[in-house]
Amino acid sequence: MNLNLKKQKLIEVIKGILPNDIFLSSIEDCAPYGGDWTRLTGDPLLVFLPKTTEQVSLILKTCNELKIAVIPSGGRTGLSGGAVVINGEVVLCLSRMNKISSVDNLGRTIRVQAGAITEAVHEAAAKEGLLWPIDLASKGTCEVGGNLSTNAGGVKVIRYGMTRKWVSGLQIVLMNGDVIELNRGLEKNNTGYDLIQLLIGAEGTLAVITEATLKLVRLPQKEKVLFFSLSSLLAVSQLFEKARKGPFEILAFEFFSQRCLTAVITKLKRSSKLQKPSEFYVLMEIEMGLGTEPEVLLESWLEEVLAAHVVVDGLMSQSSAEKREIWGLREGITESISLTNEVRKYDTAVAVDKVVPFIEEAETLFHSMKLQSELYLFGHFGDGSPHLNIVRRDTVDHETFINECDIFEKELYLLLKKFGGSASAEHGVGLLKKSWVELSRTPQEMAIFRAIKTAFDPQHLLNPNKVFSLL
Ligand code: 2HG
Ligand code: ZN
Repeated sequence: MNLNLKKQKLIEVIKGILPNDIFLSSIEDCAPYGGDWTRLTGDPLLVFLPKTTEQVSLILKTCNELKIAVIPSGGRTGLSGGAVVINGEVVLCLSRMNKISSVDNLGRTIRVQAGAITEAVHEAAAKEGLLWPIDLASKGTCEVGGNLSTNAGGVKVIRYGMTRKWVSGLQIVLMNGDVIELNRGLEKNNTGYDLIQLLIGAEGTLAVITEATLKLVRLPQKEKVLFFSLSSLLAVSQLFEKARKGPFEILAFEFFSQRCLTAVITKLKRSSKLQKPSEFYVLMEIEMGLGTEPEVLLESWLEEVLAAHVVVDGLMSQSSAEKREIWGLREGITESISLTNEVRKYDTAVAVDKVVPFIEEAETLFHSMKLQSELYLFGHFGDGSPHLNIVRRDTVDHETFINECDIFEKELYLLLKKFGGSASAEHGVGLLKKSWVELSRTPQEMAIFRAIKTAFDPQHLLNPNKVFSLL
């Protein structure tokens, strides 16, 4: 069946079983749902905006029967193309399913629908002094369903771990329309395979997540944000070593290069209060100890760091406004880079003790290839998760840029393999990193991947051609 016939048939069937206001059919109305933050985009066959799990079930069952492919979607803030339409698929957008139930204080959980905005979940939990600790620059736009599907990381992984640690129940809908409750919020359940963990990070290729029971933790009490300038990556690493032994809990340890800071300052009109700029910057958020005189202990730790000349300059937040200001410099990097020019992103991971040699080799590689583009370095130093962004210069045309990036990418992947690392620390594989999956997994692993996919979705209709290929 060609795409137009498929569309007509689907509309005909759907009109008989679902209200008219849950789908969009014109090309113009559907267009905004075809892409994500990668700027890749395609035209959806149709866009569904269901309000209930029953409607999701009916939509999937119908598409399964008509053999129509479906892409689950949420806030579409993804950076790997996981929610991008590539071949006239239907988009199933969960954004209208955004209910957040009240906090269960005894179980320390909160039940939410997949379309709940991450920041709205934070706000609901904070009313009870609690936190769902998934903290991303896109938290005001991204949705819980997307966080779960990509096993999102963010800026607090060093303290709390990835999304998969903070879930104790999932409601999912299979492609055939079956609705399943997984784990029912149990903290302990050792009866066979852990299907929740299989679904988290599956990028919508196995089933559609409609609801989740999220685990909460108490809100940190006495946080401080420290901001440092440093002359080298080695110094960043030395500071991290000292921080690991500091009289506090590290909540975030983020680094970025001078080039990133300049982009934020110029493109987003922000400013840095550090008197002495340098090559690199570290934003460190800490929770001070609850014992006696934590401030005194922190002061003496800071004095030690300054006396050892590990940092060039440093300051500590004195108010919540100042905390937000410093965080704004880190969280504004992605936006300011995208305002600069075309960009290719690498979301790498290596063991924490390999971050410095890995970045140094990657930089050497980049410069030795005499690429005409610019390299922006930043990310989650404390998690072993640096981001490398390559940005086109105005003097380079689009084709040359793409060619250069493709050549660099092959070498970078080989370097990552040498370091035992990963090409997707936290953004997922989506469309953009499929070749890496084949490079880094054994044939046996790929066979298991394919068998799992087929067990959940025998006709291969759910988010097809994403994460890995079936052949
Ligand atoms: C971040 O750490 C995000 O800010 C985005 O993961 C990274 O833009 C990027 O490459
Ligand atoms: Zn990141």
